[in-house]
Amino acid sequence: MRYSISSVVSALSLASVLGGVGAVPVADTCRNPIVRKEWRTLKNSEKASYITAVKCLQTTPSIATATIPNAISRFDDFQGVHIQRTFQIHFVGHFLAWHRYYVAAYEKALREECGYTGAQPYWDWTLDSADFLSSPLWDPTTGFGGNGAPIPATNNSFAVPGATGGGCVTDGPFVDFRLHLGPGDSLNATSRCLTRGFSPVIAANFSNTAKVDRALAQVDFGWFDKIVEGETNFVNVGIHGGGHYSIGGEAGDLYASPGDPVFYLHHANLDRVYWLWQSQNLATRLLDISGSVELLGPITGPNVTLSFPIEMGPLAKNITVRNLMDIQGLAAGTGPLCYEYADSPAVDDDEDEDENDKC
Ligand SMILES: [Cu+2]
Repeated sequence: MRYSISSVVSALSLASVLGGVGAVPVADTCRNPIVRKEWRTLKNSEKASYITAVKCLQTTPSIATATIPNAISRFDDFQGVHIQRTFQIHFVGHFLAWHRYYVAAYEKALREECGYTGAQPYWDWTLDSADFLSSPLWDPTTGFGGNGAPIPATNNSFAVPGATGGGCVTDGPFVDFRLHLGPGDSLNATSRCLTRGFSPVIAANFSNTAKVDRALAQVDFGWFDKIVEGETNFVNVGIHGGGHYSIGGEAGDLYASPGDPVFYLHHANLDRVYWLWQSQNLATRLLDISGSVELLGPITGPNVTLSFPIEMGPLAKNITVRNLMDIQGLAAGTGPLCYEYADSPAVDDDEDEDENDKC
């Protein structure tokens, strides 16, 4: 029996408020999923509440120093776990499931430890693909601040095509923020600024609607995940890499990328695209999982299954892929999740209209 006395009482009282519709009390689980909205649809006050909560997490003491000794804040705890697990959670069959749980754990921490009452917002980068620099995300007062200061170009063969900036962010709420872990796989004590290196070229090529549509058109999970994760080159970085490398700097660091708070909006959007894909055929796709257990593992190697363990270290209790397939698994009794996605604002079709006017 999953109902507590109080939940039955509250269900009954809700029923009476609603005029007694439905005599049977429902389980007090996921009745009101929190609604994740696109960043630009939030009111300025909601944007401010979110940024305030992130800054709270950045000043709330770590609870993970047993395994990440140089973590200072709860924000560091999240980045540290991602750094530690980088090779277990990318280019694997559980990439999307792991990051779904990770973002949900971050959202939970914002709500339960920092008094945030909203849901994790997402960033639909297709809306900014054609004009990346004008994204409302980079607004210094109502967003996350903009590009990093220009630094001299290097001959690094891993340099992101079209990258600009690359230095410390120069405006916005995180201009004085210090990172305590990274870069790369380093977990040594450090004090670093938040860097960004915007690449409008990457955004235009990989963060566009055609790329999302291509992912959504895949008929099984294995192909969907492959298209989302792309390849380990800049010819085809996929929509996952598109978000990361268009921001660049910290966000372009495979290990330490959660050091840029925008990481969580990008990954919420990937999760939304994953859910959109699943929602095209939930009966099949709530159960469809595959892909290698090991990073870029051989196609003949072991596959991820629904019972594959998802480990979050000190961030959340260990569960399985099965528990993460449904974003309202709490209602279905199959997992801890309870949220939904509001539609992304429609892309402005003024341009088409203008063209028609000319005809
Ligand atoms: Cu990741």
